[in-house]
Amino acid sequence: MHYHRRPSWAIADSSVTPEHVFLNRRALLAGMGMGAGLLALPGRGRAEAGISPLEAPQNPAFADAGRPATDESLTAFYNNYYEFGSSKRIADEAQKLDVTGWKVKIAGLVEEEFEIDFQDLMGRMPLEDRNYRHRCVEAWSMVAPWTGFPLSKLVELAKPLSSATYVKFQTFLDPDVATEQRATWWPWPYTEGLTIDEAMNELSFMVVGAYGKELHKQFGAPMRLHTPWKFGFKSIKAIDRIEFTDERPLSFWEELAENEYGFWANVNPEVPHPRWSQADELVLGTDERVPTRLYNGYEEQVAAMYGDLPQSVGERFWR
Ligand SMILES: Nc1nc2c(c(=O)[nH]1)N[C@H]1C(S)=C(S)[C@@H](COP(=O)(O)O)O[C@H]1N2
Ligand SMILES: [Mo]
Repeated sequence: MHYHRRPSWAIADSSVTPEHVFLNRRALLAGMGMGAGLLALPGRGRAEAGISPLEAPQNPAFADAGRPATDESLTAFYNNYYEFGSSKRIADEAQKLDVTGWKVKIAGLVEEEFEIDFQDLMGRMPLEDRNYRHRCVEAWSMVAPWTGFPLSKLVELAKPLSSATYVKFQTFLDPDVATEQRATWWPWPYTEGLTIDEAMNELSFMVVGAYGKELHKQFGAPMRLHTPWKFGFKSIKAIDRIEFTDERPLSFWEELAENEYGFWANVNPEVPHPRWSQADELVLGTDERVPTRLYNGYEEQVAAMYGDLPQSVGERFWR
């Protein structure tokens, strides 16, 4: 029997159901024997290395998230980033990703495809701070103090053709660095997608910093998406390719289990996950479960895009 000290905030592995538990026998077999590594908490010093301050004005419209920002000492060590492992404690492992000289490819239905240096892109985008509620499909939540820019600004820079109806995002692919990418049962690279309308919504945010600093590697440095009215898995990390298309992108989790992690993934307390309720959520850093709200409380900004249909996870299979 193993004993280890668990910080008070740590959520017992049994109290949330991980996104990956549907996995088939192949994955379960391969996952055996990795238990010991899960017990060690990451060394904080290493996970902090090379992080510089990043200052931007607060956007007053998103200053108050209704709850205080979740402490960095929690959020920086409780992550989902399957490229670096399927536990929550991947912070150390994620430090292996080298983001110097990072480039982002803009492709597909645009006036002209191009590749842009991340630093160059940052220089062209209007940075601001926003406090966003984040709701994982596993029924835990946090408030993240992000720095970033509206995705709509990047869409404008990309000059999509009028025929583009979706935006497809991809994470880097480098199995030498992200060892979990050697596992062939996952459909790497991690892929996500939005409709153009969703991408142009004021809430869609490209995150390049958190807690007044450059983004931690484990948060998805150098650049990740956050769509706070959708379940957390839509908020793809470490993006290096953005493609405009007229076909609905097949996202990573949808490809794995389309009835559990559908394309729309709008937060909806009334549509349970096939294996657990979505009616409430555990607020990271507290012992409290609070009621989950439609669109994670962002109804005012997004409801008009969906009409009468919130289109939550798996909904198109159950209708
Ligand atoms: N590339 C990539 N992006 C990802 C994930 C992932 O495994 N890989 N996990 C998603 C899930 S399930 C969640 S809840 C959030 C977690 O973000 P955080 O670790 O910054 O809290 O990232 C999302 N983006
Ligand atoms: Mo998640």
